[in-house]
Formats: sequence, structure tokens, C-alpha cells
Amino acid sequence: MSNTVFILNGPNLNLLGKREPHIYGHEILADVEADCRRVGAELGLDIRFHQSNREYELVDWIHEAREAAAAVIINPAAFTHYSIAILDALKMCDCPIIEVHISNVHQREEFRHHSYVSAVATGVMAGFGTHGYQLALRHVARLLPQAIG
Ligand code: CA2
Repeated sequence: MSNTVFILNGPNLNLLGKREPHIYGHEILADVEADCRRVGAELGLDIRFHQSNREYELVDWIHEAREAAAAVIINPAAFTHYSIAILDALKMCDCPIIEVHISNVHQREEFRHHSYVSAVATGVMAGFGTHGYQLALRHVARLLPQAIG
């Protein structure tokens, strides 16, 4: 049974911590990755952490996750609000899918209120800052009998 969790990040998140700290905080994506790896090790989960600015790369990783992952945690960033390609790819995954947003998208502009991904997500986290990734991992561990959680 797989204990691999894919953590996927969409466009511009490579610049996390470099602007709009009042919205997204000061942590850079490498800090988020390090935190996820530390928590993953604690929970007995193997973490595959990726970021891309290209929709097709995220789709390809979701296809990989379909074969190899026990769960997917995804912050699709702006693709959340318009990518049917990412929705369709996630639809083909049978494992738990947790959608994470660093900011509380519901408190922000109207166009951020709709998510294509939420329709297929097991759960959605928004507004917990970068800590949301760890919370999502801990939740995933509770869903997976092969994890220590
Ligand atoms: O709150 C989130 O995590 C978002 O998914 C972040 C996306 C935004 O389009 C979504 O509506 C909500 C934006 C990611 C931009 O990444 C940053 C780049 C530089 C500094 C801070 C964030």
C-alpha cells in the first residue's frame, strides 16, 4: 500500500514570501517544503513536493499521482479558478484530495470565490497561512491506515 503523498503547487507560488506578505506571510516555498518533509517523516509519509507555473506539468503530476499516490494535497493557485484540465485530471484520482489555499479566498475578490477543484476535493483548507499544508498532511494521515497518525 502506498504511503506517498503528492503536494502540488501552482503558478507564482515559487515567489512565495517575496511579495504580499500581508496576504501570504513571510515563508518561502522552500520553508513550506521543509515543514512538509519534517511532518511527513513524523507521520511515516513519503512526500513528493512540486511547483510549476505550467498547467500541463501539474496535469502530468496528477496523472503520476493517480498511479503512485495515497493522497494528493494541491494548491492550484490561480488555476483553482479556471482550470478544467486540472479538474478533469483530479477526477481520475481515486485517492483523497485536499485543496489548500494559504489565504482565505472567500474574503478576497469575487473571482477567487469559485474553485473548480473543490467539486472533487475531499476537503478544502483556506486562510490558515502556510500552516494549512501541515494541517492537510495531518488530516491525510488520519485517513490512511498505512500512516502513523
Ligand atoms: O491563497 C492561496 O494559496 C491562493 O491559491 C494563491 C494564488 C491565488 O491566485 C489564489 O486565488 C489563492 C496566488 C499565488 C501567488 O503566489 C504568490 C507569489 C508571490 C507572493 C505571494 C504569493
